[in-house]
Amino acid sequence: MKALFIVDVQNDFLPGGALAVPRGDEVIAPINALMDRFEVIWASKDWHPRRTTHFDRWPVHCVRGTEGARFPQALNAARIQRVFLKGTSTDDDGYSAFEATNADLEHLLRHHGITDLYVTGLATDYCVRATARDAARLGFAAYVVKEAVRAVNLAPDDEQKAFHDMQQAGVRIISIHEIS
Ligand code: VGL
Ligand code: ZN
Repeated sequence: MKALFIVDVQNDFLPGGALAVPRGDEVIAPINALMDRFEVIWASKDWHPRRTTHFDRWPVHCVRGTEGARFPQALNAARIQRVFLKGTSTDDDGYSAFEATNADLEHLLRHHGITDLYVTGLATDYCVRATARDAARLGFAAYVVKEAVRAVNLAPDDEQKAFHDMQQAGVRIISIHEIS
């Protein structure tokens, strides 16, 4: 049993947003297309308090309840059945969706008999990487769909490093065309 997982596709991570991921908007079309091929579609949101040590590292973004934390209009969010809120702590980055505090992602995946997690969204070098790595570590078959992710690339090779690091952790980096 497979599930589509959409990491942090939120206004603040799109061009013009508070922590814009270069070409972050380009993940939306492939994600919308992928939704037709999955029955289980879950997502995470970066959901920060106004003050957190996370903002010592990053510009203020995705403060819970703000416009920047919403899903973009163009994303077919009506298809998302569950949203996992993460980064909710005042003293921890909380990059992985497995660290969500409103619901237990690992438990719910097992409860629904999901063995294969297809990870998409933003950003490849932070929350996508952390989420996919945790999925693999916990024994799920973890896939990252390369057309449906984009990186922050604080250093220009961060995306490549993230792909390599995920592969080392047992995550499979695949193309949309390889999904059956
Ligand atoms: C993220 C940086 C800061 C992410 C979240 O969703 O990848 N990156 N907060
Ligand atoms: Zn954040």
